[in-house]
Amino acid sequence: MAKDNKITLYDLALAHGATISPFVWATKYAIAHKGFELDIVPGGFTGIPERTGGKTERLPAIVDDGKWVLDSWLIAEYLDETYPDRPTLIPHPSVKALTQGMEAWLWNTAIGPWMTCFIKQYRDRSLPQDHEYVTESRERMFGRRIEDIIVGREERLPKVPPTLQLMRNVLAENKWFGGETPNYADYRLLAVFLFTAAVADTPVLTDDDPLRDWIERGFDLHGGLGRHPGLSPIFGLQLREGDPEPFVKGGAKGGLASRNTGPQSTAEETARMKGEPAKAD
Ligand SMILES: N[C@@H](CCC(=O)N[C@@H](CS)C(=O)NCC(=O)O)C(=O)O
Repeated sequence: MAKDNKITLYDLALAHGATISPFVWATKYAIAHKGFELDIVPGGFTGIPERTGGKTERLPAIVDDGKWVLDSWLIAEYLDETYPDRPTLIPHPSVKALTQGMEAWLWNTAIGPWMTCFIKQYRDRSLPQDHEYVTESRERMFGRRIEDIIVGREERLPKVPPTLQLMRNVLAENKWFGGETPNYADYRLLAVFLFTAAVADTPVLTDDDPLRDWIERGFDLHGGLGRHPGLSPIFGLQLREGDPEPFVKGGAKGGLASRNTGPQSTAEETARMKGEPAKAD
């Protein structure tokens, strides 16, 4: 049982003190969801093996009353297995499978392009002792210099919001990805926006983005866990002429996005399909 209701978490943060790693963000939320307090061991990218006594090269890692658990998914599963009487993170194996698919999609869709826009801030905002390592390792990963990676970011930024429509459609029908209450699916996806807020020096989503409601509610969860003062605003993206519509105005329509509750509910669509004028109510 977690001593004093606390679980120790090895953090991976930037110089402003806010967590950078999406994996660590998800784990912070997971621990809070289970009703435990976070006992944070601060730190950045370099020296992870030294800080953890050689236990790991990657974070997050937790220590629960002396027991080390590595890896964000394994930690979530450990917490559910060890504390079944506390709120569940992964209520069914399907949640894990679907969340992993959704998360992989979101990383491709959003983290990929946003990383190429904010890689310089990612490095510049890292702890001073991490600058060299972050520069060298990330330039090796991308095969380009940081200054070259960010070129053209003004063109790339407005292209991301329209690609997130899938999430808006889900949230039009569900309060959380977990349904009525948030679960680990929400935390994995929120973590992408928290990561972005840690590095973004210019907003990535428009003020009126329908995703905003879920993101703001998510950042407020667990005593405002996602409201760290080091995070930057992610809403306020200004569109230029010729930029694509950032989201589907009025929400998605059609068979996927609506519930069939009888002919009344499909009358408008049917009229459109038959080329007939829409019937007045
Ligand atoms: N599968 C691991 C991945 C953890 C991971 O890759 N963490 C990154 C941070 S995002 C890390 O520790 N990086 C250290 C480095 O870049 O040297 C998990 O889910 O916890």
